[in-house]
Amino acid sequence: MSPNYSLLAINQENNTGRRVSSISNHFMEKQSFNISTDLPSRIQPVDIQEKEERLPTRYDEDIPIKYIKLAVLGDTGVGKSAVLERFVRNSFSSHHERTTRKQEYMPSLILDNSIFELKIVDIPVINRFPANSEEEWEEYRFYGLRSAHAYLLVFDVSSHQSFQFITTIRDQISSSRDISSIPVIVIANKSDLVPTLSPDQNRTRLENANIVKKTWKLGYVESSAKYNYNITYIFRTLAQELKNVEEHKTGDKNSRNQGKKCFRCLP
Ligand SMILES: Nc1nc2c(ncn2[C@@H]2O[C@H](COP(=O)(O)OP(=O)(O)OP(=O)(O)O)[C@@H](O)[C@H]2O)c(=O)[nH]1
Ligand SMILES: [Mg+2]
Repeated sequence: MSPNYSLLAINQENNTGRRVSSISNHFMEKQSFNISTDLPSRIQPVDIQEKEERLPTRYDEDIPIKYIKLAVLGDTGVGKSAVLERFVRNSFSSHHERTTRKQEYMPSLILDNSIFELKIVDIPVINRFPANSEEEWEEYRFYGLRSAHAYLLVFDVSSHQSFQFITTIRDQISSSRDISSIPVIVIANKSDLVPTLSPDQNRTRLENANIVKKTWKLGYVESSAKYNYNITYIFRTLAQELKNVEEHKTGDKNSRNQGKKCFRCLP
């Protein structure tokens, strides 16, 4: 049986939580995911009980940590906060409480021999992606929208209107930033509602998926925060895209992606 490697460390709740900076802390988290089974040999699974009694030590100093700012965008009620809560805390609430101020999550991702420390911002709905820094300063100060290294665009699989919302946001991002070099993943959330869709709605769902994959050439994941379906897959896809961009930038000759056509990599 493959070992369970914890992929995330939760660390912030209204600035009162602890900030985890060591990889060994990842293994202290009770919640584990089977995402990467081929971690470098230096990273060994640690017995959780044993680890909790000792001070954490960092024995992976030579693995560089990349700090990534991730913005989560989408219409109200599509499940942005639910996806993050499910990923970070493995919890779900059926109550819709609108996000009215910026909330930050700081999980970490490990994929192969890469470590990404994420700072995820969950913010109140934005009506328009700021076209320049003046606009950002005036309307969305401190959200870090234009400086984000990656984006998750979330829509509700049962609402075409919410897909149109992210269509507009994607257009706005791509007209003011070089979207081809930024990982952007589209999340069709509430996939547990698919069986309740009418044939017309289902056709629209498949058409939307095709637009994302073939026209926009972006990652597309159907997920359910409610049933924890594909939630970790979203972040695995993100980590892979971040790695692709990184490897392309540094021209890593040993990369598994070397020689492969990568539509999301830097030119
Ligand atoms: N059926 C189902 N409901 C979901 C799912 N994810 C979220 N919800 C529900 O959708 C509602 C809105 O979820 P939120 O996570 O608050 O949505 P949000 O996008 O953060 O909304 P705002 O903060 O207003 O922008 C809540 O009632 C959730 O319980 C899902 O995967 N399936
Ligand atoms: Mg929210």
